[in-house]
Amino acid sequence: MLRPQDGPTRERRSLSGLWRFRLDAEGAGRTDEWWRSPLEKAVDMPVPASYNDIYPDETIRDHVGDAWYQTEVRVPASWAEQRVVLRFDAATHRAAVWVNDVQVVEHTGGYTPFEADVTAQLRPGAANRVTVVVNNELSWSSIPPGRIEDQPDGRRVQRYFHDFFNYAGLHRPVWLYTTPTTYISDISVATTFDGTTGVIDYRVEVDGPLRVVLRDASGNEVAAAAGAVGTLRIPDVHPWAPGDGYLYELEATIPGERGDSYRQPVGVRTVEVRGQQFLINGKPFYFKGFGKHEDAAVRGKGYDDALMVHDFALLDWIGANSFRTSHYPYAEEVLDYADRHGVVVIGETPAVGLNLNLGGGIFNSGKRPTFSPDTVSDDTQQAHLQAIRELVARDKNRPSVALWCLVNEPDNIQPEARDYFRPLAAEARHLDPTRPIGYANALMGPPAECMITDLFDVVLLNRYYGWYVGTGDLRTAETALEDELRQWAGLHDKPIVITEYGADTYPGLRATLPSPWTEEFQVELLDVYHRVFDRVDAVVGEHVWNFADFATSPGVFRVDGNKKGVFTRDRRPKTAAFRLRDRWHS
Ligand code: BDP
Repeated sequence: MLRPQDGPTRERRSLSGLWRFRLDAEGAGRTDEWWRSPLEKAVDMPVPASYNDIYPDETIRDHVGDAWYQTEVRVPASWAEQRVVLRFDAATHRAAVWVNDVQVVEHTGGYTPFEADVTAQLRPGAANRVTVVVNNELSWSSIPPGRIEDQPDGRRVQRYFHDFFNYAGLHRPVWLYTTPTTYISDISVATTFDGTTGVIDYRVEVDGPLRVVLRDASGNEVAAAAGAVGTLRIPDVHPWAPGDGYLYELEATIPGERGDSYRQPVGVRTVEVRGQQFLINGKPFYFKGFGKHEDAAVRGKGYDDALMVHDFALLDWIGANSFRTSHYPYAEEVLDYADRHGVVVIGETPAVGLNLNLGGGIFNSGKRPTFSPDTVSDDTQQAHLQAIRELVARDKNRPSVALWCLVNEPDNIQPEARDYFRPLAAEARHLDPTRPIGYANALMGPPAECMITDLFDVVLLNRYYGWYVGTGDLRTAETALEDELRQWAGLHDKPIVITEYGADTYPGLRATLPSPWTEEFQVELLDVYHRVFDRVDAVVGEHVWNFADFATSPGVFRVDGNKKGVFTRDRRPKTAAFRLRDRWHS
């Protein structure tokens, strides 16, 4: 799906700002047709933002069910000549949308965009009501899964099997944009090298004639072609590479007065797994960085330019070259930045919590099998497939994305796991033959018992020796970790990336003798892991959990959230940040 853009044939209008907002725990709005008139009893709500933490009100923070947003828009009368599209970059976890009195779209999946052609509904030159109902319920058939518990006092409480807070709302920008009536609906590119020549295979979704021009970063034309499908060759190409986010621009044009044009950034690079190496442009790449979250005070998961640039500045300061979009696709602005700055991304789906063995019961999952008709089922699998399709469709052209992570910490031991994951891995490969795939494996799924690792290209491991296992005992952690990594390396001729390791750390809690929760312990634990990584050749990357402290579900035992951040939630460094900085810059 193409992003909205301004250009000679297109115009966009951001609907970010204050919308009217009203909770609807009883679901009355759908029967009473709240979209037909101005929303009553409404409060102001910023878009983009999660709604949960804006007001000091637990009915909003802990709300389960529908919540309504409404705004009024006016666009110039000249838009009447154009096709008009309403696009939501995300609505968590599902939404239905009305323009004036007509429903225009419904969408499920909280972290991928959706849009509707609203040419027939929107009245250019007049006032228009845009009404959205978002719903945050997680069930066994949603990705991520969850379940709702009815309390004796009448409250409905949302349970889920991941620790981060279930923020909801319109987390990302909303757009109205125009295209001509004959328009470019999608572009796909795949890149390789032929010696020092860059080769771009492109495909543009369009009916009729098309011209394609490729320009370098200085705006010079370097290649051109005609037709919706073709190949562009760039002599002496400037590759996209880690730390060098060089982008070309492919401009596709439908010629003529009523034609269309669209500019697509292209980074020319290859990604490949060869034996136990991960290669970018044929050179071994070592991942240094973090699992992150979209998470901040007040705005929750709401996208924010200032925070985004600041986070990238801190990644640069600390010497990171990559991160994982744990545990869902991040805002497209984040991926744009990574593309432009040469930051490598592991793109993850929102599939997290597909494991009822985890958490020692803290997630209240009960003693049930993960995969069964009453838990993670065929319906969940369909939602998961859809999440993979939408992620690949959104980010397929991004040079920064080097690897797809299809799920975080699933149950990989129950024999049914294989039937569940085989079609998902096959679908990801079919949709995108150019990128390797992986899944983040949990400590409870050791190599000898794993049913699914052979379906993937890279071994991604989340490990908590010395924290959740043998808490505080770093000597045992060191031998256990090394032992396990050598088992993986012996069983699979695949590279290993440690996608999580870390320890909760209370900032300011210091000790001469490191003990859990102190800043010294976090430093020591990282040192231990790094010694092991440096001894095991198959390890090609280290992503500390987590970049920053983040908000968690009230249902898990945490001290004001997850404190495994190397930075605090307001982005102050803990002592470990300086240790990582030394290691990653050296
Ligand atoms: C891992 C999960 C991650 C958690 C982390 C933790 O992948 O989402 O936040 O543990 O407990 O199991 O800190």
